[in-house]
Amino acid sequence: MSADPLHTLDHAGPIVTLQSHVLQQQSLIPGATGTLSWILSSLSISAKIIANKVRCARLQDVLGEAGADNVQGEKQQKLDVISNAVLLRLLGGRDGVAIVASEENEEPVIIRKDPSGEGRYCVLFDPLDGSSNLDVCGGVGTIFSILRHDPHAADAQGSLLQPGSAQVAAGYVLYGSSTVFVLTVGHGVDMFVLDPAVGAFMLVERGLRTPAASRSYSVNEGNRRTFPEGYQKYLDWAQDSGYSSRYVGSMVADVHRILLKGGVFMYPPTKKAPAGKLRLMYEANPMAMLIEQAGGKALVAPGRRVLDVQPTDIHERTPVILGSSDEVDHVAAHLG
Ligand code: AHM
Ligand code: MG
Repeated sequence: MSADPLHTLDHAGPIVTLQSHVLQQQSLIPGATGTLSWILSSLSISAKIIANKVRCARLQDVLGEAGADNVQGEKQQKLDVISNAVLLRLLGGRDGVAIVASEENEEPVIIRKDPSGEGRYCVLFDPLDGSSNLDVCGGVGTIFSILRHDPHAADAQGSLLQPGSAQVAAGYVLYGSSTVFVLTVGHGVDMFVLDPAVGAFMLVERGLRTPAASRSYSVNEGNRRTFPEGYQKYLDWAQDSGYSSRYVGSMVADVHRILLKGGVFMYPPTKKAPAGKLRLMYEANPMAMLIEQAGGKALVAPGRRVLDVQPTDIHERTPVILGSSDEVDHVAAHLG
């Protein structure tokens, strides 16, 4: 019998929502209090609100520049501002959140200050990554990273500045042809798709693995002449070896493709951005955790994992090479 193409999930077996999946996982952890589950639920509600706004672009007045620059000196889009406000309001309402830090806010926002705040978390996020793609209906996304809060730290920075290896959860939401929520809590990577008729994220793949090899690279080749020499040699080698080039210019969309199909994503140092363009704490770290949990690799340079970098500033930038393990090795071999 052929599957009904209009049915929400056309395979047999239990229907699992993001919420029930998180609760199931929580029940496996001895002593878990449910705090993290509440935070993940606020991220899922934020994702649905933002997805709805993104889908209404050009119908509602949500496109275009908001008229201000963010902390990086970049033009804020109206939807950056809206998405940031949604996340701040939702996360701010959760007891378990001590501090949030966003690409759109220069300083971390302290939500709860009491020193007895044991068992609370810090949430870092890029509310709408790749927002310059909005005007052309391109894929954009929300990226998040969750760390344990240190209530004894001298200040917010002291609690936040932890290496990516300390993340307890990380993920992204891709607002593309469908809305996809990809999550790790350190036990593999699970993928959910928003069923708009039901209003819930449905589990579509558990324990996602990125292919070990795939002859494809993803980089802004317009900057090629200003890449360090090793990257240019790698690109010569990849092109001589018949590799394909795929680049959306929206990290969530590019990394999502690599997670599912394999390949390597790079944002090297350039003349314009000598330390790399991408932000360590809320772009590179969560993507690195996801990719490693899916069996891939994520480096800042040969032999240096993204997740091992000790941050010194919440908005610091880093070069990134991530994706299929064999493909990351090929890049690293050319960087010497
Ligand atoms: P943003 O956080 O200001 O949206 O910038 C990050 C984006 C990433 O999504 C993407 O990988 C990169 O910038 C693209 O940069 P470029 O246009 O230089 O290739
Ligand atoms: Mg970004």
